[in-house]
Amino acid sequence: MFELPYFANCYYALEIYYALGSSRFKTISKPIFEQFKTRFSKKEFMASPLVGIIMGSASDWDTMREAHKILQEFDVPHEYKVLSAHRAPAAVTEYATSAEGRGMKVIIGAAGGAAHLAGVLAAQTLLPVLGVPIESQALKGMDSLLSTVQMPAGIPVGTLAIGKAGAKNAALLAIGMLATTDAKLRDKLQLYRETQTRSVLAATLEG
Ligand code: RP5
Repeated sequence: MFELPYFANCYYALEIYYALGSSRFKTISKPIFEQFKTRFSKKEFMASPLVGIIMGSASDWDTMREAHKILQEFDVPHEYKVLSAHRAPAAVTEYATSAEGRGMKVIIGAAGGAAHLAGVLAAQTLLPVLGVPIESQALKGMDSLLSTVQMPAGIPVGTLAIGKAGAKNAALLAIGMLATTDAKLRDKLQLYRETQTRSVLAATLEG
């Protein structure tokens, strides 16, 4: 879905050529290659993230890795980080207020317990915010679910299921949103659904 800039393609082509080239070629071209490498590093051409996965604690990562894996599978540029609404409120504000300007399209906010992270993110951006209630120890995620889903009218948070199912579906829903304006991504989503259907219909049960 992402076209790399022309120079990035040149860079990769040159890198392959260099790796496969003869030692004579390498000796002659090394200084040129090194200069090129410094000026156009791969990092510069990393596509900027379209989806941000924000979670309240590193302890949420086991759940939210599922969202990351799905976005990775669909080649959707994304980022993931810990930003807590109550332990680091200023950082959450900074993230939410700058996200749209950085080209982001969707934010996924995941938290457990008194889970206000998704709501706080949503309050400070016009981007769609999807909420994932983390399964808490004390109340098995019912606290997280109600805190995330019960937004008063005016600031929506699209809340998914508790835990890993919610994390996966948040990523799939973000992909669905992006796919409305990206035909290649839509094709991938279609294929994903078809594969899923085939695997369900192929299920066998032991008697
Ligand atoms: C929330 O508190 C986090 O989202 C996490 O689910 C929960 C517990 O956090 P830790 O005490 O494990 O850091 O803010």
